[in-house]
Amino acid sequence: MTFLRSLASSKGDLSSITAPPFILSGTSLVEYSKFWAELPDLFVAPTMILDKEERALAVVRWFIATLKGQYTSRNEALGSEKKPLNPFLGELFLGKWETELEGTTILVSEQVSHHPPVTAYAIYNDAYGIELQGYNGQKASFSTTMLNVRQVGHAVLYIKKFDEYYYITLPTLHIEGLFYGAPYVELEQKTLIQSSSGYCASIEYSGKGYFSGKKNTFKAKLYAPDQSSLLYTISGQWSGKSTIMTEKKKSESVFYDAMEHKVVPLVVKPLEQQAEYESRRAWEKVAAAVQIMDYDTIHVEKSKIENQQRELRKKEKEEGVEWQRRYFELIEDEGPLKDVAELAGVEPDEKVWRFNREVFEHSSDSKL
Ligand code: CLR
Repeated sequence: MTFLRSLASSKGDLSSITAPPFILSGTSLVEYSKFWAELPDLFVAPTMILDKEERALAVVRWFIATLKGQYTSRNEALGSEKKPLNPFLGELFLGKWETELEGTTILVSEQVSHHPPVTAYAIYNDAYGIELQGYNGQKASFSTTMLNVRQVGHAVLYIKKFDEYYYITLPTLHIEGLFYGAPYVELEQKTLIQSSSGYCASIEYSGKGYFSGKKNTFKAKLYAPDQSSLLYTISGQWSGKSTIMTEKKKSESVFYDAMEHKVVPLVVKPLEQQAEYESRRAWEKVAAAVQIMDYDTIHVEKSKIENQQRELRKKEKEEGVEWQRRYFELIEDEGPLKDVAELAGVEPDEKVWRFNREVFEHSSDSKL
């Protein structure tokens, strides 16, 4: 009950929630960017497809495939959704996927704002010429038994060979099962994937009982440029199986089956080789205390980090300087991104976080 009350009074800021120890996780939210590319084969697949329509479909497939990791992996690994650690400003999470066919895919994730929390990330594979950039924050509200979370920000996929962008909006979600102390995520509303080629997908989500009796369901529609015609309808469970229907032939076939794909874990440097601002190294002691549910140590170690941060902010204020983000910068959105957002009918953000690859590659952090 205390927990539910703390949720009710959290006023939109998820980091201020005091969760009971069994719901705490030793993983920082800055790590969650990795869920975008744990299936490297699907991530690079669109780069090999010459037909625009088929390519847009491959992007939708990759996107649908990422949802299981993004939204159910804590339940699967830990038994329920957990409250992640609240990243500090400048916290970094770096890693790479090395796979035989796809080669190296790199992840750079950075906490670019603490209040409100915002994480920015870049994921790229040069062998295939594909890059995903994005940033996100969350706005929470509480209603009777549910925690509702709206995501702020977006992701942009870029395919070099075709000079093609895909603007991806993020779904709204809610947390169920709070009353039973076993929280889990369900998605709602929709995601738009708008390509600069004109193709556009709209993915609608729902839980048990709306489209079907199953949880984690979705219905996606892929449209031709200018929404001139509906090409495909895909439906099923994003955490399980889905089927695709071709409008022309009215034939149905398997679109994606999550059971048939194994995630490739990200490779992160050993703790002793990490910089002190890298997530796992910075939170090492907290994470260890979370493991054994040592509440006092969790508190002591968290406070150390928080106080250090407070000191840094105080010093910056005194010196009249602002914290320098490591590898991302907030810039005016004027380029192709704005055009794609407009194509999608989405109000583009005035300023967006963009990855500065050159700065990253000249730093020691790029030695992964
Ligand atoms: C972060 C960005 C990722 C997708 C994603 C998945 C799960 C979300 C997480 C985001 C934000 C934080 C989140 C989490 C599920 C539970 C957790 C909303 C959107 C909150 C802070 C936990 C609250 C405490 C509990 C009641 C469990 O790409």
